[in-house]
Amino acid sequence: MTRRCSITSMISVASIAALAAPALALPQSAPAAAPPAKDEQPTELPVTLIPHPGSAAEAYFSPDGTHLICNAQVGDDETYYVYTMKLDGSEVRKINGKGMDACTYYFPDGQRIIWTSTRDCLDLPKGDYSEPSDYPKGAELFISDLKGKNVKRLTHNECYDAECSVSPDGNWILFSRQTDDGIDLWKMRADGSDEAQLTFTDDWHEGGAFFMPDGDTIIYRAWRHADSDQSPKPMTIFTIKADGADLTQITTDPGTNWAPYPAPDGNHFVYVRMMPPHNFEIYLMNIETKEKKQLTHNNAFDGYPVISPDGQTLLFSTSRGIPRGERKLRLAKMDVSSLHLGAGKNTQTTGHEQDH
Ligand SMILES: [Ca+2]
Ligand SMILES: [Ca+2]
Repeated sequence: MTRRCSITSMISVASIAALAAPALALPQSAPAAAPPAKDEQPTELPVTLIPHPGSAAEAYFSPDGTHLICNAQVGDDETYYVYTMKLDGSEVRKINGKGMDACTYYFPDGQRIIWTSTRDCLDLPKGDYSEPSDYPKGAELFISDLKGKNVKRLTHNECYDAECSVSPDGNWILFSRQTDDGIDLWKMRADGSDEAQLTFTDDWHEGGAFFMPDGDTIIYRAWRHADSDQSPKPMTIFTIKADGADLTQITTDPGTNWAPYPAPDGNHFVYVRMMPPHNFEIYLMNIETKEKKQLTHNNAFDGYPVISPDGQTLLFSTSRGIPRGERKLRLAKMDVSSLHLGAGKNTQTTGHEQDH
């Protein structure tokens, strides 16, 4: 899964590497979503499944909130490719159809997109976006227009470059790079110039980074190298400034805290917690008070959460409704307007839950 990351034993069969790599976290055999017992339910806000003729994961909103970009496998696709579509699942457009694709993102101008693909490096070993020990060395970053035309390749090397996102002003790209020294966060200008490494940690592998609304703070998740063989892999959420200063640990519990994504209010982020033995749930955390609120309540996989630019909608990937044994994910949206996550600082506590 790119944000990228894997989930094997976590979801029964899903590869846990997916957790690590936000690229494609695909549960191979997602647990069926059992209806909650009457006396144990729910505070889950209204969820709508987005109709889509295939499997889709890790989606991100367009700046105007009307479209999404994602990794999807549709029809005869042999693997996952970059697609865009309207939020209602219509106007599905394939952006790339060569190599293997992973992480994607819109530029704030709404006219350009960035995506990860092995399309130019088909002679290199194929690799696996869900397995950090086998990440595709041919994964490079590309920018194109909304039709997948005017493609410009940004990275030129034989190491894994993926997990890309764009700063609020459109000037900087964040990404993860795997070298012989491990995985670290990097940034570069939108034209691919001025590459700079942000983390220099031999014992941690960082990824899934996004700028917060202030355009200076970066939120991401990492796992310890020593935990690389663990399943599920413990993961921790951190922040760091765009100049590499102020590395700050945000989550402190020993579990899997994965896939953070900032809310427009600048004060909250959504993320995923692994709920042993096989469940994944989406949470919201106040980054200052650390207070958290569970947003999904379902035995199925719920992951890759993002918040719409207006703060009204949570978009996520889920195995809800997918027959046991089918290795697919679908997209869903939740109406989170009652949580007041839109721009303009929300210092209210969003939940009432203390640490488990
Ligand atoms: Ca590192
Ligand atoms: Ca769940």
